Amino acid sequence: MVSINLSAQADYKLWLQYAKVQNTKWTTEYQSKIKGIFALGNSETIQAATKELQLGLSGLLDTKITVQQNIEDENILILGSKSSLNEETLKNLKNELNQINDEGYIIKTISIKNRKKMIIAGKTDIGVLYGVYNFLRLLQTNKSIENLKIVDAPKINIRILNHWDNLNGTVERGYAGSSLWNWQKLPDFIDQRYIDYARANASIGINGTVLNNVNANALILTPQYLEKVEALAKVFRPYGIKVYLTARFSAPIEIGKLKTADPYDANVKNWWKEKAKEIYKRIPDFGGFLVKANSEGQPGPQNYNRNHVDGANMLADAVAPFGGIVMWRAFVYSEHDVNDRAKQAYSEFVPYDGQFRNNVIVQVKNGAIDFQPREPFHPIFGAMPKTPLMMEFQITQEYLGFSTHLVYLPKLYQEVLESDTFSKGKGSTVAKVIDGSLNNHKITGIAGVANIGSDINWTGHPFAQANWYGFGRLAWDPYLDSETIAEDWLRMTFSNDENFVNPVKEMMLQSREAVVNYMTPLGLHHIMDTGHHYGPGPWVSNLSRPEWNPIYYHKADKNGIGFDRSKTGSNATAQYAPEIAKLFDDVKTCPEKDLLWFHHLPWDYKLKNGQPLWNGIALKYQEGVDEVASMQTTWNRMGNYVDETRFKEVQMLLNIQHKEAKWWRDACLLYFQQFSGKELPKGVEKPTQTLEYFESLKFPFAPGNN
Ligand code: GCW
Repeated sequence: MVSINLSAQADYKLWLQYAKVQNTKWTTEYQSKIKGIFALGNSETIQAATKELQLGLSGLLDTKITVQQNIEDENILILGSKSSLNEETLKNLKNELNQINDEGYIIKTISIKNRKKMIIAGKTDIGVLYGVYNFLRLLQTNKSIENLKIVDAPKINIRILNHWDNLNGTVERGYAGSSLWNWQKLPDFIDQRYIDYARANASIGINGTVLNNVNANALILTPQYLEKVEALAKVFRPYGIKVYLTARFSAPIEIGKLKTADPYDANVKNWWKEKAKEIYKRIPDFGGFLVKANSEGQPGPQNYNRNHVDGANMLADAVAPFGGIVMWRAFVYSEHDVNDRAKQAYSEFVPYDGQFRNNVIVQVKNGAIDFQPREPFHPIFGAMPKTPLMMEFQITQEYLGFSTHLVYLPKLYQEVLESDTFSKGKGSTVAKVIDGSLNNHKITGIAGVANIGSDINWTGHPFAQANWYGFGRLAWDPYLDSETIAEDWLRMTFSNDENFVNPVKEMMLQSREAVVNYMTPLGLHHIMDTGHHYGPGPWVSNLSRPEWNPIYYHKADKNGIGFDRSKTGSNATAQYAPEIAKLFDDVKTCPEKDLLWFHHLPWDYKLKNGQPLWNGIALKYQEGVDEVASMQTTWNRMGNYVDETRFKEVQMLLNIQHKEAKWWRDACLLYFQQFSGKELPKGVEKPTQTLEYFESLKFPFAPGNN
């Protein structure tokens, strides 16, 4: 049967569906309270806010909401910021205005001349825009708007996406098509997508974007490309989104005709100063640079016997006159260091604490290895109190099943943010480090490696949209609960029906543990096939650098399995505060979820549930597979609540996920069984293929690995 497919559009709309409110109780309330909009001011941002409000309300209320001329009317929704509100209103909002920063907003029901109205206000127009999106969220999630008094402001300043997009249109670790940026058609062709990208980001409070890959190409800094970057900056500006670029450290040589990129060289310093000037002339609100230096083959100050501080400070000096910042990445590990890879970033960076310029922020991945399904928090977060540190999460699922597996990542983010570093005693959580409250920092930031591409649904998997959404919400408020975020997202994206929201929310919340279980249970890590990281590859052992081989990480042998990072091993535990170090060090207190991250244990080591380790591992793999099966069961019952296209898409993807979860289980267990020499315990399904078969699988064209 041929059917007309309108729901491709639903996919594209993300969480900004603005579908008609189904419950008449709410429709009645909303309609009675919103009779029109009155916008104060005429900036592009206020225009964007007004337009969004009209679009949203017309959809939600299924009626045209007009922009009024008369502020006197009752039940008018007033938009305005400090510069446009009249004195009486400002007085009314004085307390609230004192509680927010420049990006915050207030939504309040007030009376003017005895007439009730709702006002969405901010100190700035951007605050108003954020208020509008949050007001719409109330309606989208069926919340009451009776006597509102919401005062809200972001807790982190730089809430930014990192696009690993290459100038040739490919996306490193991208699984949702090609890059959004059409460099060839820019600057003259402005794709509607750029605007919708900005809307989506603004709706969750994201206020920055790094357009290009950290494995950088210097050409982005040439006039030919800067003209295109300028065009994008212009599109994003009304939505409060600043543009940033990655700076290839050797750019002075590659595009500047200099002989060196030594940060001590006067010509080099000057080249960067002039480059900054040139960029700011085009883009006065340019955010600054993100730099990957001396990491995985990227050039950096160490090529000239200088260090990270020298490199970062040179760039910082170049952008400082214009208010720019430098985000310097701490993702480093050396091919010459035979020591535990997990220790290297800390060893390299911690000695520099306090030496960076005050417009430098060091960007640290959530864990010490690399975006694994589970890692203990990065020890740097507890060890550089004099340096602003920003978080780098990965939204794209490089190690978590690409865009095929449903994995709700805010669960992972929350786990990291809540981790206690103990750096200033109990309660020194990672969230408090990155929001600046623990160590009193002014610049604060959080970055997410984007999962966005040219696919109609932006992220490849309909549920991967929730990871973009959730990242934004947590960037705004790192103390939010991932469950609340999942619920909001489901209601906004699909349906407010409780029979849908509750089970599907459970499914999302369970999905992160499921992937840990079927890929890397009990603290195992980095046993994905190498290069592309698709599927299991615990047997890989032939790559030139030791730490590129999975066998380096699991260390399975006939005596047992796991990486000894305790005192008796690499002593990586010593990089944590004593309270935490002690906990991880002792196999009895080490959380079982991190067991094999920190300890090498015999196959018959007894787990807390009484099972020997081998059985425990096998049962976890099985549990992961079973969890995916139960996600399938849940989803299969949801056909009535979701449009057919999205329903089927998710169904097919879950089928693949189940197949791949079994692949992971069977391949890993067959491989580890060679060492354990033990039977699979009862309850674990027997593999239907041989280890040789799994080892023979090759994926030369797996996506994201260009
Ligand atoms: O996770 C690894 C990826 C690389 C990436 C690198 C990094 C951009 O496999 O593709 O390079 O991390 O974060 O720099």
